[in-house]
Amino acid sequence: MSDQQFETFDAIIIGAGFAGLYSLYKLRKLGLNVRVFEAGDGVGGTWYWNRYPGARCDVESMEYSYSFDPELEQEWVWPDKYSKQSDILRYANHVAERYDLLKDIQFETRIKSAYYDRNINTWTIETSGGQKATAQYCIMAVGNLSTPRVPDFKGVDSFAGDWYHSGLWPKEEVDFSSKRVGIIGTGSTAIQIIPHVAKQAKHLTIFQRTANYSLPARNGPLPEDVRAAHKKKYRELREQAYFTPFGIAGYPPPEKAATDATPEEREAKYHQKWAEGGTISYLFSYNDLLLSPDSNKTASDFVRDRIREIVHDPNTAELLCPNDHPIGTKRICLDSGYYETFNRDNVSLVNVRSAPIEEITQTGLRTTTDAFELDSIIFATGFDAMTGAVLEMDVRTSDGIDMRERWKDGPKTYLGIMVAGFPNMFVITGPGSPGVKSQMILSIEQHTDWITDCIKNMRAKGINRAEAQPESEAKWVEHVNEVADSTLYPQANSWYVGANIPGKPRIFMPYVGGVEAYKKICDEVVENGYEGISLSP
Ligand code: NA7
Repeated sequence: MSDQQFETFDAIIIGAGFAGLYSLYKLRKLGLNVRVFEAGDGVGGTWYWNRYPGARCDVESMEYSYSFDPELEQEWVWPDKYSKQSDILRYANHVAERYDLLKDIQFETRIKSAYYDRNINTWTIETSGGQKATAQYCIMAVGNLSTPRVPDFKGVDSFAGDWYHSGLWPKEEVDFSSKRVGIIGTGSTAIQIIPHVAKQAKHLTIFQRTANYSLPARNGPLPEDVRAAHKKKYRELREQAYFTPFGIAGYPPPEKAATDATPEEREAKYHQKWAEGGTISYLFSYNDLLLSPDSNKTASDFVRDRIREIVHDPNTAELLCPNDHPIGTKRICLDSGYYETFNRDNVSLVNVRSAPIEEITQTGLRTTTDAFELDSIIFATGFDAMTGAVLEMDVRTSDGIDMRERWKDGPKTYLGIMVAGFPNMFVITGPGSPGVKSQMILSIEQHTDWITDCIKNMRAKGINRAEAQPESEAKWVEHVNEVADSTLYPQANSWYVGANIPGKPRIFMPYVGGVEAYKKICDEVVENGYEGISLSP
């Protein structure tokens, strides 16, 4: 191997999404020589890959952005209340250019393996093209929803039409006009795609296994006065966001329980929230919606009633009513005209819970009871969430520790950031972190600041190795589970528990104790001299 193929850095970052970009920015500020490796040919991560029609963020634009540079947040103009994918990608590109990040990112490079050698305290990564690079620190900025998954349907390769996975959408616009389109899945992604494709396609058939709750986004252009008012208080709001459960300012946590309200009061409140739009607003109707089954039922029933009101055909409406999980225990979807779409003549809903898909055929697909002729199929079937991207790589150490083996019964981390046995490796918003249950960019910044402070501290004190202690990791995993078990979250078969991947261990992965509690714990770990982490020269 030539020297040119074997470059040496202080830190290697895997992924150039929002986490990778900010990590590069921060580590470079520490004076580290950093290289980012990214599989795509551009920055943006999730927002690079998920270009499907209708792709939008379900967190408001003024919140869903970096906070590290007040000038950036003042100058950038978000056109809509909830940003569309192309605007978020434009923002990611702007950030990459503005802070001169591109020169340290190697695109179109997928990492195949990462190997830590304890004797030389070095990580070596190998790309799928056989290129190797080494560094003392390895930052996994690989994303939580970055391993798209097409179920193991028989016959996918035999399909004569075009098929797409929502998370690997082509850059060119796809024209579905005059096509008979089938979409598999009714998660957040499908719920965004369906109204758009229905307007184009000759016919759209939606294959639904599980109905989901969706709330109206009430999206629209962001009025200038709203934008200006937010910008005026931006610093204060960013600070406030850290003292909230989801890392989003402007929604004071409710004080009242649903069971303490009269039915009339509840009905009025839910109507007001429905009219307002947004998921946090709705979940914050009462303080016990994710804790008490009875309270939750009042909020779930209200949405089911709205579905029955919107959808004209009673059988379709009933099929669209979620009945297997309490509202909020799976990610609530946010839509613009989803339920209304089922009133169109060119749209039909098929229950693939009662009659599952058996195979993809040359001309469409076949369930256990019917055959469907299709020109295009969209797989909106989700991701191997939270662990998929890490486990896709062969991550191991000279001590013989293998990540796939360590996580075979479910992921184990300390704070969602470090993994015992893997020194100097940091995961951004990994399992055990509140990441996916928060305003993601806020969590990314909080994790990255914590990681860079840790590295800064190490360098100042001549410490070369930081390693999570197995006991502290075990305690953190226990805590994550305890917190989840005190809520209704584990009741749903969601990607939070890996339920969408056959054979994946059923473990509740995100930390649902809230951003405020989590940040406090992270800060205390630092105050106590990086408690739970072995630091060695
Ligand atoms: P999700 O939320 O995991 O949804 C995937 C959908 O695909 C869901 O409706 C699944 O039904 C369905 N699915 C998966 N496998 C099958 C098979 N074999 N047959 C029929 N239907 C199937 O992914 P999304 O991309 O929508 O959203 C992911 C996150 O991105 C979202 O939470 C936001 O945070 C952004 P199931 O529910 O498993 O019965």
